[in-house]
Amino acid sequence: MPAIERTFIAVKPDGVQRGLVGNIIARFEARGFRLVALKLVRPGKEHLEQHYAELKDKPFFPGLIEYMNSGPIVAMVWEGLDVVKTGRAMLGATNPLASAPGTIRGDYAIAVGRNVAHGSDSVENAEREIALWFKPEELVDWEQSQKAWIY
Ligand code: FUP
Repeated sequence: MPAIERTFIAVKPDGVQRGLVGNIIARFEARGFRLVALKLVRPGKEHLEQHYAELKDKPFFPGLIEYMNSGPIVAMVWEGLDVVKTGRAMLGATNPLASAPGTIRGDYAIAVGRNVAHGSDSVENAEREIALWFKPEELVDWEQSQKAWIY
């Protein structure tokens, strides 16, 4: 049974510079997910090293941190049914050359080192990443927003 989950989605510096922020947000909105948090940030090297801690022994790690630290990032939390797995499917494979057309990377990227967007790969990592990028008070509780403005 799919559960309502939260996931951390980020538009990386190349995606922000290329003007893809609106497009990526539009895809998640149109799919039916709810935006729970959003900010444009330059979090710094130490924060990015924490975000990618699992990859710290990989040969591409220094280059990855330099790339992620090269400009502002749009950090977001999205909520909805099965959003962790579905968000990954919408992003496409890590290597854009293996990403299907119709996915974010399959439509906008060709290089693994410049792959436009990030999405959490498990519910556990989503919780860890959300806690790293956002304070609890930055996350909206939609149940508290009772007024409906859509008729
Ligand atoms: P993903 O979860 O799809 O972002 O993929 P990974 O966590 O495996 O990798 C994180 C980032 O490292 C990727 F977005 C791009 C970068 N990377 C490389 O630069 N080279 C590689 O060979 C693999 C990943």
